[in-house]
Amino acid sequence: MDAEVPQFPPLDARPLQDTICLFDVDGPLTLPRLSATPETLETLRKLRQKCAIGFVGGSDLKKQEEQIGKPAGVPVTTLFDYCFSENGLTAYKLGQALESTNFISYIGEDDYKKLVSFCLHYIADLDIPIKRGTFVEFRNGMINVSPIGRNASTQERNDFEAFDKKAKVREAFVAKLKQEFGHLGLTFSIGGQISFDVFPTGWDKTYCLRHLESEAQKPGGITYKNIHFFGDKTFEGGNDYEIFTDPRTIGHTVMNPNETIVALKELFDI
Ligand code: M1P
Repeated sequence: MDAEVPQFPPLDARPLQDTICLFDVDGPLTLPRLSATPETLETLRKLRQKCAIGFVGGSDLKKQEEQIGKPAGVPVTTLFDYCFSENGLTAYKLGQALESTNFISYIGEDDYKKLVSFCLHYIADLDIPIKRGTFVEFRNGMINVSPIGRNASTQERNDFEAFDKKAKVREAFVAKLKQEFGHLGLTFSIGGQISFDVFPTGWDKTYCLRHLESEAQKPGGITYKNIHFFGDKTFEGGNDYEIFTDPRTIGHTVMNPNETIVALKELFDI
């Protein structure tokens, strides 16, 4: 990280001060699991002169650091006004951490142990072309479960995604988990290529809107009247669906960074 930390007008001095643009990461800002391009970073920089910007991703902050902070050469928390990792369970405003809660305190150690043990047994018995490592990733606000394992390479990810379109390994796994753990009030969301997320119902991407609402109540806080959300999995069952259809947001479907750039140019003349 050696580039200069970017400077921006204060939030209440931007031309569109009651507008915020929130971006899902994989798809709208980067190709899956890859890095943001200079063109995307430059578009975000221009947009941030006009209104507030934030990301809301399912992954943890470490991944967004790799995908967006690293290519920019500065911490990702300096590139956005709001950073919402794990759907907002880890949240930053202007580089400062906001208060949040976590998955373990919701579910409790005993049920958590049962859930993880069940997943690991289930994966052990799966007959799929390859398995790598890190089958359950523990995050602040969720767990991420991957039959092939999160250590898979990009090529292995692509292969598994294609395989799973037919084999529906994740769909069957989720159906079984719903049967076994349905009483815990959990949502199982297939959002990416090789895994699914498990989190308390309601802790989907709309969770981040709670932070915007509570920040608005603080002295000098801003109420965003226009909350634009840009996502790719905006269809029912996709992990952007809830925030995309939420009455508090204006939803945009964009499948890749180029589509995002085109949409931003049209909407904000940047
Ligand atoms: O952002 C979408 C998903 O991206 C990753 O999924 P996968 O590794 O399966 O491609 C994960 O970080 C997941 O949590 C996230 O929802």
